[in-house]
This record gives sequence, structure tokens and C-alpha cells, in this order.
Amino acid sequence: MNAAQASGGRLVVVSNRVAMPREVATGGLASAMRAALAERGGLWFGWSGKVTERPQMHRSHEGGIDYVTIDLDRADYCDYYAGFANRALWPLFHYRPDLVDYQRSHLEGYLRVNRLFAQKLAKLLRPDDVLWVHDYHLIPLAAMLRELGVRNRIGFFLHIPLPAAELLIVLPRHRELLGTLASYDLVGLHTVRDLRALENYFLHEIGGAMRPGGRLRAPDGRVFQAGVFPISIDTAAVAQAARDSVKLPAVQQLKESVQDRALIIGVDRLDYSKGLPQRFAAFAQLLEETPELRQQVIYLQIAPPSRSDVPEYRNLRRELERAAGHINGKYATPDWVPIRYVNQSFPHEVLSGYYRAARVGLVTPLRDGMNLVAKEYVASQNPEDPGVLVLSRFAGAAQELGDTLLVNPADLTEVTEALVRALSMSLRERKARWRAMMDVLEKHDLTAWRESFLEALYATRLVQAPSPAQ
Ligand code: ADQ
Repeated sequence: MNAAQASGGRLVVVSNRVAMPREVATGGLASAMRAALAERGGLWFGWSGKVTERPQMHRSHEGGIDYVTIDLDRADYCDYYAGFANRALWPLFHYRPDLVDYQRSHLEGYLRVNRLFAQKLAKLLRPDDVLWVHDYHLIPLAAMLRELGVRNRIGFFLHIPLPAAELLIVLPRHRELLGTLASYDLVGLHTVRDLRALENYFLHEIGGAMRPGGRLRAPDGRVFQAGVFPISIDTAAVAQAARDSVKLPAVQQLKESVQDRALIIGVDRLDYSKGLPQRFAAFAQLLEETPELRQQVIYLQIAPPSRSDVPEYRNLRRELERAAGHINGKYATPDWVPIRYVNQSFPHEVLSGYYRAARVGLVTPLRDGMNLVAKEYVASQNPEDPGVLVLSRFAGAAQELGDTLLVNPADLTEVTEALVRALSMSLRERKARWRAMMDVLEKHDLTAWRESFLEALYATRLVQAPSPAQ
């Protein structure tokens, strides 16, 4: 029996966006949450994704899960989502203080929408519900729920990195915002580095103290647990999809078009944290310095646009178009184009087939909380002829996938050398490295991640004195 089954209450998931039942789930997270919610019935609460003049609340029930979503008006959307979440927190937490555009009105909008979420959600809660809040959009949610008298267990998971305290203090009113993490019972992060950052920040900026068992005590006496829970993928499902993908026309077409050349693949949301300009530059350096590889390699970069209402994302798109055009113009021949740059989304089955067709997975974010693409690439490989992952040491995934070729994405020569090494690696070495990484992914899959977080959340109040109302 797992933690959710052992307790009587519903699971309530809260996230900025809700993956509705008929919506194609874009990431593994949506299916993981659905499975957790379906286990004993639950509620998924969040923004509907709609921006309207007259915001409404929408309710539906499907597959044993209640879905409740709310619309946002334009000001809320601009201040909370496009503003504070994506122009202050996202760049800062990805170590880009230069891109932070802090505006007081954005922070106010962020707090306003969190309060709106808290007010709507509080009315839907039952005393024995357990809440799991996701990501940087909703940091103060527990504190606002507590103000409304909610005493339920509440866990929080941060999907992006937590930077060093020296960066966090750049954010105006950071204590007011980040101090609210103490209102959760459990705060989960991807890596030990993130956890150390949280502990340091709490000790030195908030004036908190460490308690035995990885607990942190805020100055007002609140105690919360913090822990490392590296998110993962549904390893068996991805591997199965990759095996089955051979039949898919899209996958066959890609293979035919590549012929016997080596394919290097990158798959990322179009985001400045993913290190795409540096990656393009490293590939150009590879072609420049290793002329014998020209004609022999093709780099396929799949990068669906995201957050196009944020100027930095539009600029990045233009920059990459220019870079791809420049590299192709310089090196292409009538029968070979070195970079295929595709701004499109693909179904997961197709992506896993593409990963399997690629000799090299090139995953070089400048910072990434985890990076699921790295894990998907490994799980999609053919065990008899696996490809090689070249991975940034600044992705959370590098902590678990140490058997890959780790690089600093800013060091173009290091990336170029890793590509040469990956392209010429013996079958024996490829198999040994792949097996070691696959062992990790088979043991630590998405279900294990979800279960370990929920177990820890349920255990939190076993070590604290239960509050009288519980
Ligand atoms: P993301 O920044 O979105 O996630 P990532 O972890 O790589 O980054 O997840 C992206 C997901 O989208 C993957 O499952 C991938 O397959 C899918 N995807 C990407 N491009 C696609 C395309 N063209 N078509 C279809 N699917 C595509 C954030 C954090 C990460 C963290 C995750 C989960 O930034 O660090 O790993 O959340 O916690």
C-alpha cells in the first residue's frame, strides 16, 4: 500500500496550468499527476489557460478526478504569469540576473493571483485533503491558505533550480516571498545543490535554524521539512514507445532522409536557459575544425516556441534563425544541410523514435532544474546499439547520469570534443555507459518520484506534534 492509499484523504494537486483530460499531455508530469489523482480520487486546481474580461470558474469530473480551473483577466495574466513568474523568477532562478525585469506591479499581481487561488481553493477543501503545490508560480500559496485557516498537509515541489543565496537576495522583497516556504510541510527540490541553496538562504537570510532530520525552523517557530526528489520519466513506457516507433511513418522518413549519416539531436523548449546559441556555435566549431565530419553529420534541433509574449524569447528565436541560416549558408552543399532547425511540437511516440534514431543526444542547458529530455533520450535507445548522451553539468540530470559525457556548455571546445568522442565511441563503451544510466532510470522512474514525495509528505506530521485541529 502506498502513502496515498494509506491515508483517508484526497490528493489535491495545484499547479499554474491544469492538464485537462482531453488535452494532450505535453510532459510526463501531467500523466504522473493524473495517475496519482486517479488512485483514490482527487482534485486538480489551477489556471484554465484562458485570459478573459470576465473570468469564470470551470468544473468537470473525469476518470475519478475533479478538475477545477479559473480564468485570469488580462492584468493578472500580464503581472503574475508573463511578468513576475516569467520575467523575474524564471531568469533569476536560472542564474540570469541580467535578464530580470522586476516591477513592483508584477509582484503585486503575482501575490494577487496567489491570493485568488487560495481563496477559491480554500472553499473546495476537506479537512483530510493533502495538497501538492507545484512550481515557482505558486510559492506563497501555502502561506495564504494558512491565513485563511487551512491546516491540511501541504507539500511544494520546485521544478526549476534554486540558485545560491547571493542571487536570491537580488530580488526585491525576497524575504517576504521566499520566507513563505516555511508554511509548507514539505519542500521538494531536484538536487542536493538546490537543497543546500535553500538551507543556506534560510539560515543566513531568513534567520532560521537547522533541526535534526533535514528540517528547517523559521524565526516564527514554523518547522518544515526539505528534501531532494529528482523527477524522472516513465522509463518503461518511453522505452516501449521507442521500440514501437519503428513503424511510424514520421520516424521512417527521418531515417531515410538521414541515410547513413550520424544524427545529433537536441529537443528543447525555445528558452534561453537551454543554451541553444552556444550549442549552435559548438556545432559550427565542430564543422570548422573537423572537415572530415562535413557531409557525415546532421544536427536536428527541435525547439517549439514558448512564452512568445516575453521579449527575450522573441529575441532568442530571431537569434537562432540567424545562426542556423548562417551555419547552413556556410557549410551546406546541394545534397547536405548540416542543421535542421524545427520549431514544432511532436507526439511523444514520434519524439522517442527520433531519439532512438540519433547517434548523439545533445542536451546542453546553461541551467536546468532536471531536464527530462536527457532521461528520455537514454530510455529510448536500442540496447544493442545505443547512442551517446552529451549532457551539461548544469542540468539536474547530471547528478544521476554521471556515466554520460558531461560538459560545460559555455566551453565550446569541450562540447566539440565531446561530440567527436561520442561520434567515434566504440559499441562496447556505448553499451556499458548506457546500461549504467538505464539502471538508474529503471529504479528511479516517475512513479518512484511521486511515491517518494508523497511518502515524505505524509510522514512530515509524524515527526511534528499534530496540531489540535487534525
Ligand atoms: P522544461 O523546461 O519544459 O521543464 P524538460 O525537463 O526537458 O524541460 O521537459 C520538457 C518536456 O517537453 C519533455 O518531456 C520533452 O519531451 C517535451 N518536449 C520538448 N520539446 C518537445 C517537442 N518539440 N514536442 C513534444 N514534446 C516536447 C521544467 C524544468 C525542467 C524539469 C521539468 C520537470 O525546466 O528542468 O526537468 O520542468 O520538473
